[in-house]
Amino acid sequence: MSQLWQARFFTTVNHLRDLPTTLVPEIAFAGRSNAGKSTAINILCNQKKLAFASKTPGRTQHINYFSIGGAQVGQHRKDETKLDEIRALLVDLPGYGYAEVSGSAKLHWQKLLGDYVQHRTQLAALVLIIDSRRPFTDLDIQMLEWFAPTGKPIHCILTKSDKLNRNDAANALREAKAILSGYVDAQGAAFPFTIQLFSALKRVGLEEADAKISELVGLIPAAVHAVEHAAQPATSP
Ligand SMILES: Nc1nc2c(ncn2[C@@H]2O[C@H](COP(=O)(O)OP(=O)(O)OP(=O)(O)O)[C@@H](O)[C@H]2O)c(=O)[nH]1
Ligand SMILES: [Mg+2]
Repeated sequence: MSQLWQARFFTTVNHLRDLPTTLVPEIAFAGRSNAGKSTAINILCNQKKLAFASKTPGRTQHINYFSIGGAQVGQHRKDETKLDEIRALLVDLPGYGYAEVSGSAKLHWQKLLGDYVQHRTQLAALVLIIDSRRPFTDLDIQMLEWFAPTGKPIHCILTKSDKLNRNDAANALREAKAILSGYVDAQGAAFPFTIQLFSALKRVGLEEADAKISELVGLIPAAVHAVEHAAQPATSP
C-alpha cells in the first residue's frame, strides 16, 4: 500500500507569509489550470475528494496542503494531526493560464507561484502536470525556468493520455523528452528532469508516479533500481 494513501487535508494558504512553518520535505503539483493536478493528487492518494477537482477551470484558487503521517487513520480518524509526526507534505498549487481570472488576481498568483517555487526551502521537488495534448505551453516553460536553477528535480506527468491513441501518446512523450533534454546547466550537465505518461481515467502510469513522488519526498529510499544496478558484478570488457 502506498504511503500517499495516508494523505489528509492539512491547511490552505493564500499568501506566502502564511506558508506552514513545517520543516519536512514537500512536493508541489504545478501546471496549467484544468491539466489534472487535483485529479492526480486524488487518485495517487486513493481518495475521491481530497483535492478539489472540477470541470470548471480555475477551481484550485489557493495553495492546498496535504500531510502524510501524523494522522491516526481508522478508528482515530478524527484525531488532530500530530505535527511532529508529519513526514511529508503534498501541495496542490493553483493552476496558471486560466483566461477568466482578472488581471490583478492573475498577477497575484503568478508572483506567488514564482516566489514559492524559487524560494521555498522545504520544497524538495516539483511535479509538473501537463495535458498530453498540449505539452509545454509558454507558462509551463516559465515554470520550468523558474525552478530549474534551484537544481531540484522536476517530474513531468503528461496527463489525459487516454485522450490520445497509442501512437500519439508515444509521440507526445518523445517530443516532451526532447524539450526537457534541451535544458542544461552552466556546465552543460542535464537537469534532474524525469517524465511519464499518465491517465487518471484509465489508471495508466499510477505506479510509476507513486514511486517517483514517494522517492522525491523521501518516503521511500531513492532509486532502488540504481542500487540493484550497482550491485551487479562488473562485466569484463
Ligand atoms: N479523460 C481524462 N480526464 C481527466 C484526467 N485527469 C483529469 N481529468 C479531467 O480534467 C478536468 C480538470 O481536472 P482537475 O484535476 O480539476 O484540474 P486542475 O489541474 O486541478 O485544475 P485547476 O484546479 O483549475 O488548476 C476534470 O474534469 C477531470 O475529470 C485524465 O487522466 N483523463
Ligand atoms: Mg485543481
